Amino acid sequence: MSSVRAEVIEAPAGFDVDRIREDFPILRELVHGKPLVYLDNAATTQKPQAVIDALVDYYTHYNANVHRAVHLLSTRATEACDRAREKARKFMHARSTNEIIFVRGATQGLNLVAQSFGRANLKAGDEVLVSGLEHHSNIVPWQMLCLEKGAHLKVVHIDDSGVIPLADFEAALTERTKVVALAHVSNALGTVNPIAYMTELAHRVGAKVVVDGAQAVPHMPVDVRALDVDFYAFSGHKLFGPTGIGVLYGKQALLDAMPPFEGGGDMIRSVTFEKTEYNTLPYKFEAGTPDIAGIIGLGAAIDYVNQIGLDRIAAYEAELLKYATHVVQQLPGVRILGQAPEKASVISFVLEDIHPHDIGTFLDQLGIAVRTGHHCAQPVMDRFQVAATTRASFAFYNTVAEVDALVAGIRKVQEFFA
Ligand code: 7TS
Repeated sequence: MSSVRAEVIEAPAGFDVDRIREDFPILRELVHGKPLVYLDNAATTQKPQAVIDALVDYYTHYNANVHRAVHLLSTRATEACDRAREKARKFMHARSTNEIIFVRGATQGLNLVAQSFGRANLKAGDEVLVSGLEHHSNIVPWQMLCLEKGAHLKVVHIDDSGVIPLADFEAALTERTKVVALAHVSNALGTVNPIAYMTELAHRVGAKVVVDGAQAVPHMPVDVRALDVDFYAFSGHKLFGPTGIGVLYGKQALLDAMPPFEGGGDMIRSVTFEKTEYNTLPYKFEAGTPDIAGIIGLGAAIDYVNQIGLDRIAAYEAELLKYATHVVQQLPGVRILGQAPEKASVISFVLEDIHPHDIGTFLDQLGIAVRTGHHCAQPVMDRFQVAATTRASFAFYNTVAEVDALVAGIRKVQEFFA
């Protein structure tokens, strides 16, 4: 904690949080007559004006369906979607836009891999390895697949600090492991997994690695080629973009060999009652009219984040998290769950004898938005033998003053329930 001064943190050069906050109109809202302190970024992030403008611009000036018409508006909409796909490719450092599938969000991306790759490649006796810190959306699709195939869902559990012990992970891998499904960053604890190393270990036994990147992409640069992962999914709405849109990255050779996920328009080359020929990548996995506005909004969100720079975002948030951990930890009767050495932007805590729901409701009255509950990660709650936690999750627009407001709020909660 030595680099943390009591009141102030050091922002990276060129990072002006007050200036950045001006880009987010919602941050000027009052909640119960108090300035909004938005600390529920792991659930969804707020949208900069640039993203809102991109949506309005599309609906105002060139709303049309894509890939379907020669008219000008359709061409403009199609070109905007193509540009957004290229932005997503670059953002992920993927080789080709063929590897960027637009999906509804992380959940649909993970289900796509389970239902398409999993159904085609798993058989009875095979194993899918997941970790004890997964969000339900990286557990249930694999459980469903294993049930259908007679395969085994194997779990590598986390330790008391919320870390997956690498020796346990390595020991859990066998020649029967066909898929390893891991969060890059835990939504409930903030733990950052060493995905590159874990992928290397998984590849040694021939398993494919599927990464749930929902909580990683808003906080750190992600390079799917450097990580060498086989699949990587994330949600646009957690990356300052709209809801209803996300990205699934997959290695082209794998995607090429996989059967379609859904059938319908756009995913075909030709259809007769006898036989359908499927479209090429990425369209093979994008049946029906896509979320055109969402795609365009996601492109604008990627531009916005790039302009600040994910390295700078990561550096600022690391400082903010260090400060927040320091001050929250000092409160009496507080227990922070998840103390991994590598953490991102989440403080999950419990207060002695006060229910998280009461804490959340009380903080809301102060204008402070946090999430309480199991965070769709019930196995994590079970591991720590709690039913729920209160979770403050940060984004780059959060400030030291907001952390101080949270701490003052927690003190008030404690006084009220004392
Ligand atoms: N994976 C992780 C790690 C997540 O945190 C979430 C959403 C998802 C997958 C699912 O994303 P979706 O956009 O498809 O729903 N997490 C949370 C959360 O922590 N609070 O609300 C949603």
